Amino acid sequence: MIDVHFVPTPNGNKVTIMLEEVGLPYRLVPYNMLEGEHLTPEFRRINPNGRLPAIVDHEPADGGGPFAVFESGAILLYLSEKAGGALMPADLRRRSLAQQWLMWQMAGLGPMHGQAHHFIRYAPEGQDYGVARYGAEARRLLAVLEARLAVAEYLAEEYSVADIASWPWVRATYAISFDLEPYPSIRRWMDAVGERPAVKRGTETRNAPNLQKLRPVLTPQQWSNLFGENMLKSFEG
Ligand SMILES: N[C@@H](CCC(=O)N[C@@H](CS)C(=O)NCC(=O)O)C(=O)O
Repeated sequence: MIDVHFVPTPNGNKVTIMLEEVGLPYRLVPYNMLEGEHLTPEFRRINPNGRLPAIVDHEPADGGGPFAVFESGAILLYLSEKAGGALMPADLRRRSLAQQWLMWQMAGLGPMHGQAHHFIRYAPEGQDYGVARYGAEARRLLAVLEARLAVAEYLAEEYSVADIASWPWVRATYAISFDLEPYPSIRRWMDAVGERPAVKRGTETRNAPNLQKLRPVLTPQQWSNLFGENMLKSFEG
C-alpha cells in the first residue's frame, strides 16, 4: 500500500493520475494547507521540504521498511520503476525525451505557472510587475508546449510521465483566466489526455470552492500558514 500525502492541486494530481494509470493500490492522506496541517514535524520527516505531495511506500521493492519520496517528478519516476518501467518509453531516445520534458515541467512550467497563480490570484492587488513577469513567462512556456505538441502527439511521442506532469498544470490555467484558444495543439492534447479513464479517476478530488476562485479569500491566519510567518516559523529549529 502507498500513502499519498495529498492536496488536490496540479502537483498532487500528477501522483493520483500516475497511480490510477499503473493500478498500484494507494490511499489518500488529505491535508488542509490553509489550516497549516503540512507544517508539522511529523510531515517534515516524510518531506524535508514540507510541501505536498509526498508518498510513503509501505512495500518497497527492496523488501525493507516504509520508504518516503518527495518532489512530484521524483515520485512519478519512483512509481514508474515500481510498476516495471510503466509510462517511461523503452526506446532510448523517447525515454530521454520523457526525462527532458519531465525536467522542463519540474523546473519551468510548474514553478513559473505557480508564481503566475500566486501573483494573479493570491498577492495583494497592485503587484503589476509580478503579474506581468510571471504571466509572460507562463505564456512563453505554453508557446514552447504548443510548438512541441504541433510536431509530436505526446511530449515523448508516446504517452508518458512527462504528459502526466504537465497536463494538470495546463488544466489549472482556467484559474488564472488564460485563454487556450491560441494553442490548438495543446487543446488537442488536453482532450486526448483528459479522456483517459485513469486521468478522470485521478482528478476526481477537487479543491474547496473558495480555492477554485480567481481570487480566493484567505483569513490572515490562513495566509500566514500558506505564505507568511507561520509557514516560515515551521522551518526554524
Ligand atoms: N516541486 C514540488 C512543489 C510542491 C509544492 O509547492 N506544493 C504546494 C502545493 S501544490 C505546497 O505544498 N504548498 C504549501 C506551501 O507552500 O507551504 C513538487 O513538485 O512536489
